[in-house]
Amino acid sequence: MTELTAPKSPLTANEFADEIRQALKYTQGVTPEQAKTADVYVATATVVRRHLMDSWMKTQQDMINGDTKAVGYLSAEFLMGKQLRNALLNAGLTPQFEEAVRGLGFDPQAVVDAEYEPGLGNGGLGRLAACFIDSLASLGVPAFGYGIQYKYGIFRQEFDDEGRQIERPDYWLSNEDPWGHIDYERDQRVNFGGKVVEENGKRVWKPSWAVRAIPVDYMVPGYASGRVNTLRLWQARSYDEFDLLTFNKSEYLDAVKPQVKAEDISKVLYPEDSTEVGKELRLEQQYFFASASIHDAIRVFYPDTDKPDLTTFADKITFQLNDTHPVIGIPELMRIMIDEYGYDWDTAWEVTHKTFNYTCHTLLPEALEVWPASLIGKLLPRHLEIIERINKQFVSELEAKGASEDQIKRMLILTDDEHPVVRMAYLATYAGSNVNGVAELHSQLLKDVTLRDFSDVYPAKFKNVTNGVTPRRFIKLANPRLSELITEGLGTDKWLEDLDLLEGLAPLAQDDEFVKKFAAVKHENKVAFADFSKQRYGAELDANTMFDTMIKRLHEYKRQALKILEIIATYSDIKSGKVNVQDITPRTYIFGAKAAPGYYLAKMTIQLINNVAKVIDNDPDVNGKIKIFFPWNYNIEVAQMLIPATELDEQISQAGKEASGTSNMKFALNGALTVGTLDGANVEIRERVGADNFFLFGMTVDEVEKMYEQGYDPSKYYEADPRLKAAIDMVADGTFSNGDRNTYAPLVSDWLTKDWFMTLADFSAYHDIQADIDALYADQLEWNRKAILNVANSGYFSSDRSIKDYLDRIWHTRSLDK
Ligand code: 26Q
Repeated sequence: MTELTAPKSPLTANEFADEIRQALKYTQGVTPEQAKTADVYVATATVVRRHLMDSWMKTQQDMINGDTKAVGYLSAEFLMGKQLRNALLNAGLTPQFEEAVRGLGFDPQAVVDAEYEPGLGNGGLGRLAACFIDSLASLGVPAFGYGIQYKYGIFRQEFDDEGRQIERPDYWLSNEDPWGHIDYERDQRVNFGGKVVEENGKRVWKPSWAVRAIPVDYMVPGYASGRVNTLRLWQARSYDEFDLLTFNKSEYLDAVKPQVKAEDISKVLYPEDSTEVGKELRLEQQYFFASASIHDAIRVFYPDTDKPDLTTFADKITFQLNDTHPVIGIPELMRIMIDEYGYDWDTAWEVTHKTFNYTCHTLLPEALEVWPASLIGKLLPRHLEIIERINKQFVSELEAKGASEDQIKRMLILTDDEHPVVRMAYLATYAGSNVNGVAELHSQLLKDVTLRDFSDVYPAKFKNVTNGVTPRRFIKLANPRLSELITEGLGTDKWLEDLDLLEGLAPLAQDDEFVKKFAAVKHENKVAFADFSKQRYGAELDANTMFDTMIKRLHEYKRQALKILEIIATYSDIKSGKVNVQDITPRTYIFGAKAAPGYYLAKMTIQLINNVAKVIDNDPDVNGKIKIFFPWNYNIEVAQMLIPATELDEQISQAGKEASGTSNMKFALNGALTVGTLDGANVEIRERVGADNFFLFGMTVDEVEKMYEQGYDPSKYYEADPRLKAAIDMVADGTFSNGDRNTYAPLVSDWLTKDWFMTLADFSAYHDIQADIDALYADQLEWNRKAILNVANSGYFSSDRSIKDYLDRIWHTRSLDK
């Protein structure tokens, strides 16, 4: 077979092996004997991509020729995870792959492992984007994911000898990326800087520098849909133009500088997952991908014309703004229509308004993105003018609606103080057609608190779409053993396309034989995770202990501190003899978390956890009853190993702070029980799986609010609960810092004097619920019945359902015809 022949389908393992050999020879230039595992990975990826090509091209043709509106999912992050197994699954080639690669003398899992995980996201928001494009393709909805191909992804986390986090660059593109196709012919020019001048009564932007945006296309194959969508990630390159070319060396180097700077735009993913104010490069990134993506959509949907009829744009594509990061796209579409294509303001406004919708992922007011108007004016002077006019129009509209002066001031998109800022969430909420939160509680709080003024004036814009996760990656690929058992229990594997079918497992929770099989699967997953931990981290885990897991970014509001304090209190109980070590339910406490590099208290919490782990490991009094394991560099790969092995899932954020959470959904679907607060999607998970099958504790949103109003004093709780006091004292007295009382002083002082997220106030309730957890765990049959009910009743949390909700409530579009 040559490069130009269409691959055969269906395919035998032998034929697949042949194709891999061909790829090894004609793309890698090696024989199977010379090939390294990584070569086989690249060759396999090349072959799989070829098998998806016809579906990919047909999907694009059908999208352009048909009359189904497409979705453009604009996101600064796509946290995809490794691609090979997912692509094999969706191409229907997994069995052939296993056999073919073995036949070639390689271990299939080693081939899969050879892929370097692309870490182009921080956490929940980026992973949600990845789940959503999987579901869009699986439902056959024509869609583009649009984002940035960062050269450096989220930093690689290491721990130093003191247990502190070290950040190392994640140069993932130094490895071959067989999935991304660089399409030089479909580049876009993105302009920056300069000024706006008046020419013939028109405002004309004269930019001072430009960046070349080059699309790198990734196939997004659907599961059992025959559809393959596109993830288009932009790479920044410089143009080979020099402003001031002279023959003087130093001037030459000066002249090259802007070129070098241009390429910085897609160089690195910002590792903060809440707003860092005013970073110029971050705004450049945002405009870079928003502008390139909108121009690209015009090119795609109006091929072969310089005079597109953009009045129909909103019938061709609807843009979903994944948080405020791409919101600068709103004035950009206005500018394109007015300045580049000559439309009047009102026409441009109508199209822009119809085209954009905004998803909010936070509740913390301080996390709502704002940009100094001065910075926008410097980088994007024409956009600032447009934003000023939008703001004027908005104020007139509010006045006409009878809004008070106070309310108008609170709502300004562009503030009118000494240092005006542009509030991106407000711009998106006003300009777009819809704004949605990511869980019922979150959407309610957006209306009642965070965006209250807006929901008063524009109530119909506010929607909820509860998040979801893809069952393909997070059940089928991550947990093959459970997947087989589910298929056996249901008598079909259709649940992978229709996760509500999991309800059929509920009666099996009463079938002891099935429950035992389920327990065996969980145990095997624990053993597999212990093996992985031994190999990768040199850790010794005991699969006969309860696996109790907390994985998420390290944030004060998520309250990793609550969990570590409870562990320390238990340790203190052992040391003081208050509990007999033999009476303790053995637990392995597993943490996975990265902290933003500049987030001092978060990094200190990581250091504390690591050092508590060390002390406990080295204390014979503990007798192996409790162990902390904190694998460094938690990522999608580790998540896929750890979630199926987890029995108890920690979702312990302060009520009213976690917008949704998505690991909570992954855990429930993989048969873990949750200990959690009434926060984010926990509320809906508990409603669905049943209050009896969920360990609820802690203050509610209302109780939290009341306590803030009364004035919260954490030291009262410290004084009132001797266990809590003992734990905090232990941190303060140097037990976990070789006797040094200074190491954790800032953390201790924060707990005792501020404790903004009320860790101390919830401590006793969190401790009390542990007894219920241990009691249930002692009855393994009962525990596993409840775990099965969690699986059976969590089908709602498929991202397929989320996407259907977006289709019905926001996008008003549908699947392509089969
Ligand atoms: C913005 C501006 C400048 C620098 C960084 C940022 C930035 C980057 C990433 C701000 C926020 C993020 C990521 C936020 C995030 O992951 N939020 C989570 O989204 C999930 C999906 O909806 C929810 O489940 C989580 O509750 C929410 O915390």
